[in-house]
Amino acid sequence: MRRLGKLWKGIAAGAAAAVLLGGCGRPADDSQEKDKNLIVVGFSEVGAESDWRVANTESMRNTFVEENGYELMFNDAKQKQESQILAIRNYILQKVNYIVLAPVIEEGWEEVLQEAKDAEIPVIVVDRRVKVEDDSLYTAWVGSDFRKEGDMAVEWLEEELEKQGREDEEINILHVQGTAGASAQLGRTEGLEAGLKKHKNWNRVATLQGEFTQAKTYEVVLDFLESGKAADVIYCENDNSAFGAIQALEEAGVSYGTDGDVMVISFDATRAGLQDCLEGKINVDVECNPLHGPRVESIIQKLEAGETPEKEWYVEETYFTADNLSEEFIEAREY
Ligand code: GZL
Repeated sequence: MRRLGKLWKGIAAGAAAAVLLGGCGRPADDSQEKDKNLIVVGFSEVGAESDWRVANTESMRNTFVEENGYELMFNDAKQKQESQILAIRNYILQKVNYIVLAPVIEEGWEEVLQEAKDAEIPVIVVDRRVKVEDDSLYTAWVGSDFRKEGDMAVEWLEEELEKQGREDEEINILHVQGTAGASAQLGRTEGLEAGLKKHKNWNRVATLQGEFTQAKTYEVVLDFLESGKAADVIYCENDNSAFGAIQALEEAGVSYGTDGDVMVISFDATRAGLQDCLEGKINVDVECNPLHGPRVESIIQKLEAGETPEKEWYVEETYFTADNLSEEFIEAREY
């Protein structure tokens, strides 16, 4: 039974959370579950905005199952930070053993992570990062090096332009950003901006907000194209944005991909993105591996064994073009 720390505030907010979140959990003293001695994990997920996110959720759901000794409590925040904070307060109220947070943006977590710390519930952050003064507010983070992903995309563009003999040509780049303030947006944007600084002949003609979704990207890119503007490259910060950009390019009658006027750069390397890459619709797709379930479990197992896990766990990633893809390879991918 966990010691009750200074939880009065968290409990009041958690009670509100439990009401607002509806059936997001179980009775705190569910004796049937307790008999099974399951490790209870409360997972606050960003949403279901992209193929990547769906694969990330599936990885967590497939890992934290009863036959592995877990009970998973899950909340889809629909990309709203306030819903994630409510879900975490609910998990505190329910006295879960661990909280896993996939934060929608980096800012704004101090208060609720302090409440989890006061309740002596370890928090494991996955995928995007939290920006906090005191990093003891979370136990570990597992995810990708997003700046490195951006650098890989820029390196590919440099090599591609050299192959085409266009390394000194004016290159116009349309930048479609992901959710503003999300680590993946910040890092991938940093990579592009380092490339723009290095290459004076690269011009960012516009920065649009695609929010990592196909629908929003289609809307903003079609608007850009229909206003008569053009670009040589579209830098989309995830596959679903690339799908939206492709939809807009097709509607505007603009050729794209390996044989077209506009090169399409994407991130995530989901199965659907890699299929577009193999077919020459996307020129390069930078990998961002969402399969964090087993990684989080290994952290929890270390904690259960009384060990101190590494604070940061980076996932090794690469990038794909039609040259290093095949139907069989794509079929065999887990996401
Ligand atoms: C990246 C992740 C991003 C993906 C998008 O780790 O945070 O969020 O690139 C997803 O597909 O929406």
